[in-house]
Amino acid sequence: MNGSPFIKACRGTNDGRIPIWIMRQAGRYLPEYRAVREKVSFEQLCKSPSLIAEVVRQPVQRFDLDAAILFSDILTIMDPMGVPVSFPEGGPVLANPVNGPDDVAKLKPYDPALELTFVFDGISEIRKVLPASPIIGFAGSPFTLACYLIQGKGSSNFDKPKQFLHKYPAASETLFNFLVDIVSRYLEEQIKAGADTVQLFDSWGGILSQDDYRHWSARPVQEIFRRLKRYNVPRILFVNNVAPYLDIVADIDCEVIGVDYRCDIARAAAALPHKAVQGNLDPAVLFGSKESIVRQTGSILDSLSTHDNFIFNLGHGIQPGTPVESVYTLVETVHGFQRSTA
Ligand code: 1CP
Repeated sequence: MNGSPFIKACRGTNDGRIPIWIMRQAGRYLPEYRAVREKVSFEQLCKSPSLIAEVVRQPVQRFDLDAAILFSDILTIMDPMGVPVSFPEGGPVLANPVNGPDDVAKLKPYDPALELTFVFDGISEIRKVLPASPIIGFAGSPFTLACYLIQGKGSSNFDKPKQFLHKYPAASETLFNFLVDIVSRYLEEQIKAGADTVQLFDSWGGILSQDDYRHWSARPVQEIFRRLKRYNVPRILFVNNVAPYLDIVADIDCEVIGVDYRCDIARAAAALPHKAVQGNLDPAVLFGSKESIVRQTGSILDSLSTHDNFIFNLGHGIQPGTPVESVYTLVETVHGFQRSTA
């Protein structure tokens, strides 16, 4: 896999085709994914290694994408902690959310190698159906996981977790140490099962003040990446709303920063001189005309002074209802991009 454009770009040594993958590339916008989901629930899908491999394969082969991402959810790790999660239409719901220090003490430590075998078996199955594709393993960042654990469901501002950190600082430290241990072990096992790289989704870190971001988002992420360093796989951090924290993430020891659609990608690249960058077309652009997709994709590519360390992606997950034709246009535009030799 080390010779693939994606892994080379992660390491800043890509000198050929610019790689592209798409956050949430397996999902509702694809008719073949919906066909699988007509037969099984989301929970059943996440627990079936052969179906995991099937939905991962679908977009990679259909669009000729440069990487395959494990199909699972950042909340899959909650169940064995004693926090069952269900996925009704409106988004995930957690049965026993963490309301105070007593609930933190009740969380059950466990070994992901024993409790989440279906994920690692899923990675082995992906390798069988996509022998030449780099596989991206992933997990939620401790702060993003804490958001769902404390709020108990999705939210636009996650007010409860933000208040929790200030109300219960000691219990918060205990909670974050617990999450760092589980996430590190979980990603270690994904790498052992065959993941060629790992991405942490810090989907909600972007709601924090500078000080809180440093302490509750960047610091635990840094610790997880420190523990994974010896595996020598590229470590990717995606932060949704990264712009206010560029100088903080620049100091995290990892290879790639995923940039959301709000931030100018050239500005991010300039602020992250020692890292590869990944991003950041607004997923909403894919609802526009072909001309507009080509133009806005080209404008991201043109704005970068170097492409050796660039991975094209959307600036957040692809949305249900996205026209499949738009994804072909996007991938063809990225793969067809010729750098000027001036
Ligand atoms: O079939 C369905 O409709 C279920 C919808 C769905 C899917 C397809 C959920 C529920 N999760 C997933 C898969 C998923 N989740 C992947 C698959 C791999 C891929 O192809 O990219 C990944 C990487 C995730 C990660 C995830 N889950 C994140 C981080 C990424 C992000 O979007 O910021 C988050 C925040 C979640 C929580 C979650 N799970 C599902 C939903 C709808 C949500 C968002 C809830 C909310 O609104 O807060």
